[in-house]
Amino acid sequence: MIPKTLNDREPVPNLTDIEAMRATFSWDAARAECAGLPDGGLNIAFEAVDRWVAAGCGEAVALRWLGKNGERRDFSYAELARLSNRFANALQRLGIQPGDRVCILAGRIPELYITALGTLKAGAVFCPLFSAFGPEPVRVRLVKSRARVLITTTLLHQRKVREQRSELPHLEQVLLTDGNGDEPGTRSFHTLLEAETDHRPPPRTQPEDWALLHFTSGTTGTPKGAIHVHEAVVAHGLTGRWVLDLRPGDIYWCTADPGWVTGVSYGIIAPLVNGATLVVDEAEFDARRWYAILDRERVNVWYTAPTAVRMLMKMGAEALCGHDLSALRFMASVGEPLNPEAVHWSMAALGRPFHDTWWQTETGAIMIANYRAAPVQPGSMGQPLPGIEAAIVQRRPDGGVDRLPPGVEGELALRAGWPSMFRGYLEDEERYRQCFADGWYLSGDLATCDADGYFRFVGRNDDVIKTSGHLVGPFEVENVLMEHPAVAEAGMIGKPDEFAGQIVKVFVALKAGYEPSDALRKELLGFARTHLGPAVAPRELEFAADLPKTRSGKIMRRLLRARELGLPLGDMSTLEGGRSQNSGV
Ligand code: 6R9
Repeated sequence: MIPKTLNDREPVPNLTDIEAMRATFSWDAARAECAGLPDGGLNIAFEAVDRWVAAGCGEAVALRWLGKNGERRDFSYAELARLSNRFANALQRLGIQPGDRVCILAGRIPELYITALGTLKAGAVFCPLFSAFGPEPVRVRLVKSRARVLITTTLLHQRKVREQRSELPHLEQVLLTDGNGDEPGTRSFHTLLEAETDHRPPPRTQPEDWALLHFTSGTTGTPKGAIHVHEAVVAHGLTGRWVLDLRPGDIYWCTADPGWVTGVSYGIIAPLVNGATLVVDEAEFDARRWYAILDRERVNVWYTAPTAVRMLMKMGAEALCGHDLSALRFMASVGEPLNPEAVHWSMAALGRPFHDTWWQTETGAIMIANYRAAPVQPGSMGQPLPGIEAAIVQRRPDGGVDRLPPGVEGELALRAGWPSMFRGYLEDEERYRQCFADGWYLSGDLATCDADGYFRFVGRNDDVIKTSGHLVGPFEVENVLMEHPAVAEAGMIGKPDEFAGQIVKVFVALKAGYEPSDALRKELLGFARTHLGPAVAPRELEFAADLPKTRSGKIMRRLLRARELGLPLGDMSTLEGGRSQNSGV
């Protein structure tokens, strides 16, 4: 346990007495902290931006954009309000209705932030797609979301969308952030904005109106579209204040890409709702660049991922040398287990611990955290947020759940009903229903809870993996490989990796007439990369004579993984043919 010695010169944490707050907390009181819309109702973008303008703080810097080639551009709250009004006006002119989906496929460029806020103001649903996805994950998400509008760049359009337009009948408009309208079937994002005015009546959304659509993966089937409503902003704002300790004027950097939930909840919404300046770096990870940003921008609060922390550890003290990180007040991480060594390293190298936080696409906001005011328990995800009841449970055969005592491993569950809880999986009512039992939301994560109420992550109860903090489901990866003429079967696992946490590894059984070879391995890896993109594509591929399957024909990834790691093979009673050993791997 790392006790807290808070520096006298630093502000008192926003949340000091967690127990007392837990005892008196009500979500209604948290709701009352929102400004709300002039005519009633609630809108995320209004809470994030326009409220500050109305309060006379419009000149404060909302977004500080650092381009990969050294550009630096500030957008004030007032400027973001005006630009997002223009985009909302443009959507309206294009006939976009409340509830329609607007997707963006782009890196961390200013237009992404304008698109997010403008879409929310128009009452449409903002759906980000990770720019490192290949054409196949992009197509699947555009089809499933039924996006009417896509914002992207010329290059990403050419590489990942253009050839698939005929399979996307719902996609009416493609707006290119760097286009001049020459590319067939597209329009220029900026020309559209120029034709609009800065003004727009306040949004008319209600707390339960759909706002955000985030795709996430499961073991089976296509990605699930988790739906969030405008009321989620209550939890974004509160967790920004209590967990990240944000306050107006803070310089805050969230390194997550808005293609994933963290990059939206905490890379756009929570910091703006709390009046902070959001630093956005367009470039990819680079230890020296990152330290330089923390130093030069005087970052106060930093939210990143364990993979990045491990990469910084690897670079050693040399990369840090000469940089002044004294402005940093709070550092936190999310997305994968934060190993205790990383916490100890940050104490030694940066003088402060990283605070682990736990949440999911489905929870919309941080649910469990190590708080600024509480001792950090290295290796623990922390304690639930006031207002959140978390428990370790076991599913019963009758569909109910039993709570398990301290120290016993089980499924991490949350009492349903917090504002940022997802409201459904798009067109998948059954999968949504299966996430709940006896009033609990079942997370699919395995964990323990000690007698002091600190939770520890154990693993997942499905075959989804995290690689560099990104969630990858086996279905998507295996499906693409199966498209190759040589592949009969494919099974994906997460192979432990010192830096990325896990890497995507696939086992492949070939069709008759094909022989394993290095050339074929390279070809298959290249094939997967072309279709899936670098974020999802397997890094390792191993040939197998056949893959272990259950009697009902499902690939037993658990077995593939156990064999890879040299672990006991466990219960094999359901294995096809009752074999105790698989022949080929
Ligand atoms: C925000 C986000 C969710 C899954 C989650 C769990 C893993 C998240 C973690 C963690 C260990 C932590 N996860 N935080 N595992 N320690 N502090 O990452 O959402 O992409 O939906 O992933 O990530 O397995 O269930 P998402």
